[in-house]
Amino acid sequence: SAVAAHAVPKTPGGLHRRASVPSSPSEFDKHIVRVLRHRVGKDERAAKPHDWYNASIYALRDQIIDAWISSTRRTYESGGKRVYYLSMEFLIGRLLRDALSNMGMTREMEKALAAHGLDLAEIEEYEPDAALGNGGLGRLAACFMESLATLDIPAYGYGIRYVNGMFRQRIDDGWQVELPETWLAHGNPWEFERLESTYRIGFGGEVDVENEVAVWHPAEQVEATAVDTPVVGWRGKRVNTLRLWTASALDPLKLDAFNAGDHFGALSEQVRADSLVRVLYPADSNAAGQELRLRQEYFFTAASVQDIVRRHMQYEGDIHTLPEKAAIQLNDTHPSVAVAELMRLLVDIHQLEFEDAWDICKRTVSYTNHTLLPEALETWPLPLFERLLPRHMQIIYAINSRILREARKAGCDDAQIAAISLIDETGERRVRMANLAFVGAHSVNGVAALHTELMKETVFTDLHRLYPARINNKTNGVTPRRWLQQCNPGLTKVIRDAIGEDFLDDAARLSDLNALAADAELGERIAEVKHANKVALVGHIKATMGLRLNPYAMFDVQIKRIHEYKRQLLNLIETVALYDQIRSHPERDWVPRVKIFAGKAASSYHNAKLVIKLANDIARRVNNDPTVGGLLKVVFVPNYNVSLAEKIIPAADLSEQISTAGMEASGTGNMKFALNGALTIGTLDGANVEIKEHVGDENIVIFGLTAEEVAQRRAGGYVPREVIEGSRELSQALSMIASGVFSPDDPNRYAGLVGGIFDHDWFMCAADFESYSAAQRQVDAKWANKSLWRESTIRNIANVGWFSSDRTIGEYAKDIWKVL
Ligand code: B1H
Repeated sequence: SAVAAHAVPKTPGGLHRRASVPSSPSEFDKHIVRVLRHRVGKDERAAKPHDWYNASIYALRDQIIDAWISSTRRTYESGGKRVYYLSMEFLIGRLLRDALSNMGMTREMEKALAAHGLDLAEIEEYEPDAALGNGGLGRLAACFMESLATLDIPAYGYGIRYVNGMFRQRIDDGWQVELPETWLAHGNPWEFERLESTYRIGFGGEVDVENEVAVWHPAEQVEATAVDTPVVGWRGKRVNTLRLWTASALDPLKLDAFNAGDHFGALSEQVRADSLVRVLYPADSNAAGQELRLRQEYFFTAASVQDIVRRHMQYEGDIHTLPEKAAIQLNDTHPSVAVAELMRLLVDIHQLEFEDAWDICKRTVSYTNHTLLPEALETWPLPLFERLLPRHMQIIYAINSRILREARKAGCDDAQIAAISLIDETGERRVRMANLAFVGAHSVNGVAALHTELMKETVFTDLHRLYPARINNKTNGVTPRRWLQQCNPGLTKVIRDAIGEDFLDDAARLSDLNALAADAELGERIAEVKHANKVALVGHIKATMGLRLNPYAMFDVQIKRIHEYKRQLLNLIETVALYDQIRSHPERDWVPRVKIFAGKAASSYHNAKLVIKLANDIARRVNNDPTVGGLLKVVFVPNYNVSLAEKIIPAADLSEQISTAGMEASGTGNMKFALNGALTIGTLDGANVEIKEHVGDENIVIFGLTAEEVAQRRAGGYVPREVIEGSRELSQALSMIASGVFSPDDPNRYAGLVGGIFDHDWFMCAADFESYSAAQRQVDAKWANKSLWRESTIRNIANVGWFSSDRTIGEYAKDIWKVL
């Protein structure tokens, strides 16, 4: 149909309308009706659910705006430092429930809607996900925005208002098909366009020297205009701004060309501008190398830096005090051209000496690294960079010569100098964005303890030796508002009844549950909530996929981007081995399991797409095999996004966090599952290491090689073929997959995928298989002991409060931004 799928909940006959209760309408109800009339333009008698949806958001928004304006005034009056979070991605999902809950207006909204026979839960389904991000990195930015407002820190998020966010995933005959996502098709009631906040962004052209000052004459210019969304903190304390940039041509319609009959050429400038904000690159953990991507990065970074400097000059009038009044955090290297852009403004526009400018830049900027994967480290071919940003290229050379002189003075040898250089000279010369961000920042942080240590030992060895105080750790966190209170109201209520309300304002207080870990009644109540959440998920899967699942089975869940290092393939191989075992020994006491997978693959990532097909092939075969009956089901849920995560995570029993050790920088899904009472099966990777330390060894199932052992094996002597031949279960599972048991229509479909494991097994699926499989049987044993499982569940919930993004943001604020 022409209407976006998200706008039409699949309830036959539309919304269920209750008979309205005859009571006098509340002030808020009256407000909604006024808004429905005057802003939506509908009579309440004729209004459709979507009109009520708009009216609800507008009415709530009116309350938010008052808090927004007073927050902005407070920031201005205090004259304090502002935090600027620059990110290519903000994966915010839906806002209605979040804003209602943080404003403390959920009950009021429910009552107001009920008076018109409407159900808030159904109205919420009309909101499309704002999917302006790929995965963990973008979702982290969204959690951080909420925590910044919650901690009452004056902060702005800066990014791109993509017209099409993360693609919608359809599964066709088991294969991923990408469809454009159209979240703006029905308008966006949350946003405010700020036409007065418009900046010119240049590309290309040349640089002259006029009166000893460099003057950049861009060949092309576009306009960046701000579009603001309010971000409400917990209890509505503060409302901050997420400022996303949209693009337009200086001259959107060339009338002379149009009148001369060139109807397309007349619009070409606008088309070029539109392309900048058209679509999010769907690459997670690998760099998207096209020119358009570099243009996007510079476009939003330059607009943001100009906006920051403009605001500073407006309020302070002195560029020298910028570091005292502004902290710019770079979310990975995607905005790291900010270093060169800020230098350009300071030197060329504000006419500072280069050394003074460099000092201001470093004291203002800080950088977060999110991955060590070589394919994710951004570098740009020097000729491309120079053609697009000639002045920035000069500035980068100027920075580089200073850094390399410093390095030489510090005694670095040629190899070390080559590693530190902002220009990669091995092969085609390229600009290294990570090195640029590193040298231009006073703080460089990793996102989990292990990751931060590996940063020092691997990608940044030589920069770390030169600047040993710069790298620091800030272990990621997630907002407990969205990921506990809002997505799991049942569990929230049980916790509240058990330990009171303190945990709502301080997630660390969840630890009060430890005293009740062995309490059978609490265990029972939490189990009841988990069951209810599973029943709800079963209903959703039945309605959307037509598949019937048993809510009494263990829900074993791996949901995240599909990537070889995340090893969905290891999980699938073990699933096949289990299937084989159940068929051979149906008489044994198997724990019934539902294996749930969801996730998107980058459109050009062949093996990741093949893994999706394999999951679906295995599901078809296993789910239709009567010999395994109710013991094993496999399901791949299409179109994983934030809203789907909010439905699946509260229903999970087991959380799969099984990346090859050393490769997952942190993970944040791992934290969300534990917070919702799932046990983790995982490797000693990313934040899993710290989750283990918090919940205790007995309450998590760890398996596999350590990061150190993975490095050793890779360094030499690892022969996967020998490992495979040494394991009957593994060789059988692999040969079933490779020989076409699950793909009779194309028996060779998985020959290459399985061949890769035999040949090199870079991700150590074979090396970790036995250990993983044994860990799964440990999970079974634990599940069979109900009271033990329940106690572990409570220990998980009680001890992961530390992974609240409030704690993380508190650390950034104290250690890096100096705003607390
Ligand atoms: C993470 C990315 C990423 N790390 C490049 N790196 C991208 C890299 O579009 N690109 O070019 C997009 C994303 N994303 C993730 O960040 C890590 O893999 C997770 O382990 C981590 O939890 C998350 C947040 O820190």
